[in-house]
Amino acid sequence: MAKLFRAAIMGPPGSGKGTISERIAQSFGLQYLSSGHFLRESISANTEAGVQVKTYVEKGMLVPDHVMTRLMMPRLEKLSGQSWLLDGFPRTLVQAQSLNSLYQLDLVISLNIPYETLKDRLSDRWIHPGSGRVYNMGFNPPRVQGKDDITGEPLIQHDDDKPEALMARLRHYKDVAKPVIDLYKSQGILHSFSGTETDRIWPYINSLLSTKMHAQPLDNHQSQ
Ligand code: G5P
Repeated sequence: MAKLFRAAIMGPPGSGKGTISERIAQSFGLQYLSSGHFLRESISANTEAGVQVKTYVEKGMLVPDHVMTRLMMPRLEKLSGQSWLLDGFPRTLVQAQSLNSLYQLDLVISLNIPYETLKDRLSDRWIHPGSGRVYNMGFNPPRVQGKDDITGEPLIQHDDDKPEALMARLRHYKDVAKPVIDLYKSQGILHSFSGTETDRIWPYINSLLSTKMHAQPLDNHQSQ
């Protein structure tokens, strides 16, 4: 039986983590867990965690580490026999250390995208709240303006994509990502990709994943 493969993708808001994660999940059959999606789901469902995190997400501030860890770990536990890809978690050194204490990552992808590109993308981004499907009015517009392709329901813009929240998110990212990036670099599992277009970065990530996943040694006891 093939060894489990565990990966994470990091990058500032709007860097294409979600878009690339979906491509990876589709091409390589990994389970895909997005911290932002779980947070928005909890907020929409008005759960206790949702109420707790709403203000942070709306303001583009990081949710406290203990709340994030409590949100993500049970979901990872449910995937104990499966390969997975994390999008947006870990975001801080404390989160990375909590994850490290339970799981050994095989690969971390870090996206470096220029600020101007990020700003343009996010101000053009629309979401279908029910499914989390993401559209960009230039890059991947919906077939009908303002409507989800599958359900025809209205698209919305996140409060955290509006300019004030966006600036705060970009500033925060830089500060907190550095020690996380340094940690994964020191473990020899960090792979960075730079560019302004996801379609140009994707072939490199695709090729890296093909090599790494096929290079995974065979293992007949699956451990966490
Ligand atoms: P999220 O949901 O993790 P962010 O802020 O990290 O959110 P976001 O905004 O979801 O990241 P992304 O996933 O990196 O962006 O990028 P994306 O959605 O794929 O692409 C962005 C847009 O650009 C889309 O419209 C896409 O279609 C378009 N696009 C992609 N590629 C191209 C291209 O090549 N060209 C063009 N023109 N367009 C393109 O986190 C949300 C909040 O939750 C909290 C925080 O408050 C955070 O702000 N949070 C956490 N807090 C603490 N710890 C954690 N671990 C947390 N995780 C989430």
